[in-house]
Amino acid sequence: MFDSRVTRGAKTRSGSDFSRRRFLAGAGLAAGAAAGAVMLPSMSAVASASPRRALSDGDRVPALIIGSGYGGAVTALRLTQAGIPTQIVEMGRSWDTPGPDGKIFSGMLIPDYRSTWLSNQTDQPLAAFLGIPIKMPTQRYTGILDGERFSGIKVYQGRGVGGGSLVNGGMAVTPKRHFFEEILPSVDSDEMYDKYFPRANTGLGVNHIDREWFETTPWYQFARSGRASAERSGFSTSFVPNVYDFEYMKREAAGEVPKSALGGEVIYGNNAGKKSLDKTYLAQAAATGKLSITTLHRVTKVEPAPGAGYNVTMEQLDDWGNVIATKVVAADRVFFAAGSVGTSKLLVSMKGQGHLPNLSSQVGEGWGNNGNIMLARANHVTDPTGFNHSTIPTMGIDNWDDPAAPVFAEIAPLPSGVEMFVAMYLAIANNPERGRFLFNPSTGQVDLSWTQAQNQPGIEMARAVFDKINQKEGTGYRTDLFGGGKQFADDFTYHPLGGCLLNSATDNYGRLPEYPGLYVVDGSLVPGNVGVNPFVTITALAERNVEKIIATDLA
Ligand code: FAE
Repeated sequence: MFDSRVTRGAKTRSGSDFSRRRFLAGAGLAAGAAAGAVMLPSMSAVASASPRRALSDGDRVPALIIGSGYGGAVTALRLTQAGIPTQIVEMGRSWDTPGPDGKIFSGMLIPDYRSTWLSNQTDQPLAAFLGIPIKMPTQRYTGILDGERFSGIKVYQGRGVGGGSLVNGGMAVTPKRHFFEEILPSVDSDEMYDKYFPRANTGLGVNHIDREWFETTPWYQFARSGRASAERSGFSTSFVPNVYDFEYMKREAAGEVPKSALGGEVIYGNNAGKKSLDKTYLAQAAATGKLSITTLHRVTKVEPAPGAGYNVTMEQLDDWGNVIATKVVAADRVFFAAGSVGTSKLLVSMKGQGHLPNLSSQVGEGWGNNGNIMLARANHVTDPTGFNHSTIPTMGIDNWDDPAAPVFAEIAPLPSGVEMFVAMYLAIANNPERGRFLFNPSTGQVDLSWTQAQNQPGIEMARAVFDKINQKEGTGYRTDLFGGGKQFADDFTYHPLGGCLLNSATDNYGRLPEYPGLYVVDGSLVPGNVGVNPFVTITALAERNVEKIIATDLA
């Protein structure tokens, strides 16, 4: 879109040193989510989100949204449809301009400077293969995937217009109703399941894989193998909807269009096929003519403005993440949509620094990792998972209702292009542990209090499921993938949730009641674990809350 000019000096890495290390660096990354394509014509024909001007120091705007992920995109669409001129401020870039190779996103197998947010090496949960480390050096750049480190956990997040939708695996799962009612009892579940979940699924462009094709294509042999082994142990499995266009994927397999999901792309962006938010909610919001997006601007402060509204301070970044300007913009209303981590950090820091001192003491509480645990089994050579893996997961093992081992595990790809006999999974366990964000006055930073030990309940739940499968299959865990000989990757999450819980730190619609005109609209509202991949829930809650806010506060 705007400021995302690729720098002339940025180097892509040549394929000549493309070694096993290199190609394995991309492998396994798609787990939980899960080269070489140009934009799918039909997708590029869809309007994309179009910021028209960057905010200037001293501007005053009616509505400012911090962040452009699911919460931000829903808010932008509904505000602009209500006729309200709306500004999004996004710290990442606008991913709409091809790099020197003619592609917008870096592939996963040969990741380059576009892959990683402000780091000198690529980052992914898979640390090693056969004991060989596979992180690769890269040029520090405002790339797409951020692995934000706290003392006990690393939190992966998407950076750019579209937030997590740019990097995720597109798994679009509506949570089990009884669990949704358990975690969010103040929300009318009839309304959610009759109105807002369907609205979210439509807005996101959720679709289903053609079952007949699934049963025969080599690209999903890994999923069929995972299903068969789970069912042999008595576990239920289910198909999982997605926002990746499965019709496009079939054409990829037929060799009719450039490959994206079938070309190893996902966590560093899909050059085609995926209906990320810039193609759906944000594109529709832009089409109203009322939306502007200011990219490469990071909000650092929100405080009451003299008179009315709020002053929002933001740092403008260059392509390498250097601060090149600081601006203050006044806004009548501010919507926090910076994600569970981004919103929680901002609010906890504003309270701690005395800029929003009256915020509830509940701000920062109730954070969880959605019970994420990654693991892999070593299949026998008689149970291959295939040379070809689509990066888009489409099958899960559903053991959630078993109180002894409440787990929903996606059967994840390992798209390396060779047969590795590895069965990968991203388990979502019903781990009750929670962390909290705390302001540290000595550093001026916000810490997340979460220890690796807090993942132990999740490991035990996952172990109960996969020990049983291993026993039945006569297989074992891979210990060569996650570093340190570990069987379970318990040091990261793809699914941060909570930190500013609905009906606790906010009112029942995301308002921060101590500060009229401040709202929270993203994953920080969701209490730590939703039992499935979270973006459909975040989207549907945002639909519900913003509808109410527009009807009552902005009428
Ligand atoms: P999010 O999408 O993270 O958007 C927040 C935005 O705010 C980002 O664009 C930030 O750059 C921006 N931001 C943050 N701080 C600031 C600041 N101070 N100033 C300006 N901008 C800021 O939040 N979920 C699923 O349901 N299905 C999946 O298959 C799936 N796979 C995943 C795979 C990966 C690799 C990852 C990382 C995540 C995955 N997720 C998946 C999680 C999902 O993407 C995530 O729950 C949502 O993106 C969270 O939505 P939010 O609106 O809360």
